[in-house]
Amino acid sequence: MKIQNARVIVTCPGRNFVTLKIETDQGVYGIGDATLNGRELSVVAYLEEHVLPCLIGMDPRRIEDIWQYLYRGAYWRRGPVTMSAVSAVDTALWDIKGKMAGMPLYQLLGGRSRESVMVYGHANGADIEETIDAVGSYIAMGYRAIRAQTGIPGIKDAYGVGRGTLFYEPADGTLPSNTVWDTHKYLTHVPKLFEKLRTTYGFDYHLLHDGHHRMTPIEAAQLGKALEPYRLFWLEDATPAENQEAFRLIRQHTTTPLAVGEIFNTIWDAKDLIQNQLIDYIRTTVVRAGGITHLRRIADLAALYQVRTGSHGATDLSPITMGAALHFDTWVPNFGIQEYMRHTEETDAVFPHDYRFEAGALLCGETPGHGVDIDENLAAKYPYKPAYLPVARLEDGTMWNW
Ligand code: KDG
Ligand code: MG
Repeated sequence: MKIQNARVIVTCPGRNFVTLKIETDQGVYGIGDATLNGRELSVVAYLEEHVLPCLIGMDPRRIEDIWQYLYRGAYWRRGPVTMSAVSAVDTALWDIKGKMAGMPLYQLLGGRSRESVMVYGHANGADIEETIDAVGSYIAMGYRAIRAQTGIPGIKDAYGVGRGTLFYEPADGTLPSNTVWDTHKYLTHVPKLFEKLRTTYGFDYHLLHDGHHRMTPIEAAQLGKALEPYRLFWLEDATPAENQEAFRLIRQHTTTPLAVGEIFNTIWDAKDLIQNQLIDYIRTTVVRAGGITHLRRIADLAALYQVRTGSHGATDLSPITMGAALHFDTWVPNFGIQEYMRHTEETDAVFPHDYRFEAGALLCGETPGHGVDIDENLAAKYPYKPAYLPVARLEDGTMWNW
């Protein structure tokens, strides 16, 4: 069996998605997500110029060997562009293997460990009252876990707020838009949100919050401590993790569970965090961290230290990543939760899939492979549109982390 053809499809049904399609000489094909928000065309070039020519003629059944070939063989390892490309190849190859075996991906991984995959949705509002209402609407939709973000008085365009509640989408504009940040104002305001949420809805629902890398370790420690009475499911991306040791300081001061990893590319980004038990949830996912093959390694290491998974699932990860992640989640023994930001109807139409939402959970289907396809005719109707993520500056103009 051989890889006969491999090509990249770029489409923008409301937002950009990059998809890799690998076709075999036996008529079976597989697809993988290669979307890197705001930097999409860099992965297209990496695939088209450097990866796809090497794949032609290879045996698509040799998933592990092809992974090692792309990772070690490039000499230049890791990084979001390289690893998004490797992820797309890996996901497409697992899709092919599932189709050839006539099995859904979770069966190939070792079978079902749970009946459904608990997900969390994104509730946000311009102020606390609006966020309270938004959380209420997620509860009404059946969610059992909800991430809550609110506008902060005196801060223009705080992270996680604005432009619609169900389909919040930060990327836009042919150049990055400017937002302003002030951690002091944020730290004063956020505990009030969670106090109000618990007094309004009680403790039967899981609440989550994303700090989006804005705080220093000691500021994150202060927030974690202030939020302890409200028993969060997790505080996410409390501080940047290039220095994995930074999380030790947060950990020493608070019992609020910590999650990190949506921008990690490999197991090496998470190794110290996991081995020193500095986090509770690892948020790497299929498209960003080397596909199913590498994600499994990260999850297995995490399991040794009682760290559970909590895969990233924002709208910039295509339905292909969501479909593959759900098979992974259905199998992985140390599952924690799956993020689920809904895609728009336009996106869902371009990527027909068999997963479905039910009672606060997603259920993967039984279609062989990962269960997601691409309608290429429809995809062709939505040409690529440049769109950047915003940047953030402090009030005095200093560049900060968006
Ligand atoms: O492309 C960036 C988004 O994926 C990110 O901002 C979303 O932080 C995010 C989350 O937790 O979903
Ligand atoms: Mg996040």
